[in-house]
Amino acid sequence: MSRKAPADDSDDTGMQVSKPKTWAAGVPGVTAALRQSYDQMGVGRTALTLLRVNQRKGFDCPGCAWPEGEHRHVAEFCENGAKAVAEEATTRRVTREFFARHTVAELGRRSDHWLGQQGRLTEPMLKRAGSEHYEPVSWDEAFRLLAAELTALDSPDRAVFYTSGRTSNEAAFAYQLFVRAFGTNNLPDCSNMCHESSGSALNETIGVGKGSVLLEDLYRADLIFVVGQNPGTNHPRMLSALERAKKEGARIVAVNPLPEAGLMRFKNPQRMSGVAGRGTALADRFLQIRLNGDLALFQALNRLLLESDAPDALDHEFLAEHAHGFEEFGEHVRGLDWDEVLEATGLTRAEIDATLGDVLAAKRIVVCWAMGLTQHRNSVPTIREVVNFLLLRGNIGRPGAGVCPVRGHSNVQGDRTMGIYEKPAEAFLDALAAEFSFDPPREHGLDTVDAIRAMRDGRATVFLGMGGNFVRATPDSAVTEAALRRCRLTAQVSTKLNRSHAVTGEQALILPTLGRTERDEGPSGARFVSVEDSMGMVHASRGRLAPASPLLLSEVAIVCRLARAVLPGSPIGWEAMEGDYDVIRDHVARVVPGFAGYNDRIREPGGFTLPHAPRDERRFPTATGKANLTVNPLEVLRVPEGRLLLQTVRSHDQYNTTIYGLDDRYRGIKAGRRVVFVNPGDLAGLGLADGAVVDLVSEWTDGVERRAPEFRVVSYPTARGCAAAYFPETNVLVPLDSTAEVSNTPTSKSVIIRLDPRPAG
Ligand SMILES: Nc1nc2c(c(=O)[nH]1)N[C@H]1C(S)=C(S)[C@@H](COP(=O)(O)OP(=O)(O)OC[C@H]3O[C@@H](n4cnc5c(=O)[nH]c(N)nc54)[C@H](O)[C@@H]3O)O[C@H]1N2
Ligand SMILES: Nc1nc2c(c(=O)[nH]1)N[C@H]1C(S)=C(S)[C@@H](COP(=O)(O)OP(=O)(O)OC[C@H]3O[C@@H](n4cnc5c(=O)[nH]c(N)nc54)[C@H](O)[C@@H]3O)O[C@H]1N2
Ligand SMILES: [Mo]
Repeated sequence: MSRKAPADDSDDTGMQVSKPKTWAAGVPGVTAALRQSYDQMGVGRTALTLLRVNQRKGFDCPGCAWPEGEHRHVAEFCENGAKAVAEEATTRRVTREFFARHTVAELGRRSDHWLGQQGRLTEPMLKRAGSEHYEPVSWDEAFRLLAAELTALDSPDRAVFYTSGRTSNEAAFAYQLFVRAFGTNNLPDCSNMCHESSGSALNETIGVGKGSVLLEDLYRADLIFVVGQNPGTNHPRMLSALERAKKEGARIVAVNPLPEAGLMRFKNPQRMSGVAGRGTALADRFLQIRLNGDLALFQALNRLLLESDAPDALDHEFLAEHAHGFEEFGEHVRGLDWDEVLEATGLTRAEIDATLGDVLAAKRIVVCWAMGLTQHRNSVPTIREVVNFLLLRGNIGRPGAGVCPVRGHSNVQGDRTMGIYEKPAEAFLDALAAEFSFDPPREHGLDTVDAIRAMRDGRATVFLGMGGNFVRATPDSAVTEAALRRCRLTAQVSTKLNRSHAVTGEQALILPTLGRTERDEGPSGARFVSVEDSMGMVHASRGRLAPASPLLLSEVAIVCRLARAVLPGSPIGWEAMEGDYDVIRDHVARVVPGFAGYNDRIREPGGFTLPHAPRDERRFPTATGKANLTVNPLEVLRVPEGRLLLQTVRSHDQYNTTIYGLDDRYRGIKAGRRVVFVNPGDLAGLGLADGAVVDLVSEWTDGVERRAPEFRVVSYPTARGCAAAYFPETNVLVPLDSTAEVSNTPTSKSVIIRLDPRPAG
């Protein structure tokens, strides 16, 4: 039970592969979580910390954005939530001696796992131009340096201000205010790589870029689609909600190229039957779709609905009263080519007809989705088609029905609500201008992909990251690394060491901050922050643990002190905001719709729900004033002979770029990450054996060959023609310019690759 960090393990020499599991969670889930927690925190701290996750007086789980629900068990945490907590509450520390021992270049050669396992950052560090090491620096000096570099720029648009999705509402609001007061909308965020496609499609079609269901809606639904999502690993608490929905009578249709264990069967660790029994079968129907086939699937269902002679196939009343564009939509969908549908989906006509049967039998339908729908070139049209599907039967704005994009990072939705967005709405900027008496910039800023281009081309030279791991989370690793190295200064506000601290500009700063689990001591006692979950519920989060180091500052404090250094004469009350987060919340209450009375309502047990016009009043604040049915041309993604379509996914033992461990239990992988999952039929066609070692080579229209070396082939029951491998190791294969239409999200789930066998030896 050592709490020391392990030795580096970037090579996968002891890897073992066994049969994938057919059920998720249950006892091994909990013991696996506790083992990692003891390793990181010791037994006493584990008990103390895990008992506070998602409790009314505790902190919000830094794992995923799935909502808490009204009945919180004392142990309302899941295996992967526990790992996220352990990762932050670890007792390991990265000290100034550590940085004296390791050069920056050496850190850059370590694995993501090793870097993360070194522990919590403890004091501000600076890498000076020309130096090979980070050295300690005072907070004041760090802010002076950032201010000097920022104010020396010939335009504020030469700076990039990234945000990951763990930042609290209070920090996010202060941060975007600072960035706009400085003079730019260059606020890319992790959402650009995540649910941007959902936001784009939903805004256009229903007028609100967020999901329209609450937990109660799942419990009331007759039919739930879980599309392009692996909740057993990435949203484990969702499994309890699906289990309950089933108990209340819902059917579940899972749409996925992979037979993910969590979609098939669930053993609830919070219940005796989950410990001993067979658990609950989850998916009633599993559609093993080809990657990128979802537009074709939903369009086919829509065509069948239009052609159905069932009397209530369409909700004519709803369509007449609330929908726009029915004629054009209908005309387009009736021309759908069945051969193309079968080719794109890899499904049979019988499977699609049977699914139509599920649909016609259901009065109330919810569609849930995550990255399997959002990270393709045609993601926005695909999600628009999902909306068409729901609108046809009036499944938006009534109980038990709606759209449910399941968000990733625990406050990614709240960060957007607070204005972390490179394309802010005019109304939001007007409200900021009125509240703070300044002229915010109106020109749209850079998103993540455009920010990389700007740094690559020398148009942006200062980078500040509010959390996250920009260099590793982004596509085209070689290009992105070179782009960051061209910067004058890269600065990261972080809890843990990661590769973005090792791939730096000429100068680099590490600004260590408090995590969710830690007490945030202010002038008048402990402060709390707030977050918004995937269903628009806003609630408080209070850390209890002693901070990892006395030198840490809260994110709010870092933003406010930086603002004072950069904007010395600023009339905005930065000091007051830093001293008392209620001051920030009072500003938010006047700027952001839905937050009136923020300070009172956030103190109510459980917090409050933000308004959502389509959900609450069947009002659709779109350009047409109605819910828009859209025309989405189907283009089948054809993969050349001998090539496969690769998706880059998460293992069970990682949180994005944070690698907790080297196992992917449900998929049968132990002690290794460089694996590529391929259908046995495709392996036979390619003349490759299970266990062969190959390079993954991505072929893109720019003619550049992108290569990820030495992956072990794993024969796996994925859909034909498709492959899967873990990110971030495979980000090198995703071309920067290969992005989704409209949302500009990198196409991390459809990369055309070939497998180059390595010479034996
Ligand atoms: N433990 C843990 N929890 C997490 C995270 C983590 O890394 N670890 N990350 C957080 C974040 S930021 C996010 S965004 C979410 C991500 O949550 P997920 O979206 O579940 O994450 P991925 O691993 O990307 O899995 C994508 C799923 O979609 C399927 N898929 C891929 N392409 C297609 C397709 O074309 N069609 C269909 N129908 N399915 C497809 C894949 O087989 C896989 O099951 O999880 C959040 N929660
Ligand atoms: N190929 C491929 N690429 C992808 C994806 C994919 O599926 N495939 N998924 C994309 C998605 S969905 C997302 S959301 C992005 C994720 O992109 P990011 O959000 O940028 O990456 P993370 O790995 O979540 O960031 C982890 C780091 O955040 C810091 N951190 C953790 N907690 C805190 C905190 O409370 N405060 C602060 N300031 N820092 C903290 C730690 O230093 C840690 O190392 O990656 C994207 N990249
Ligand atoms: Mo995400």
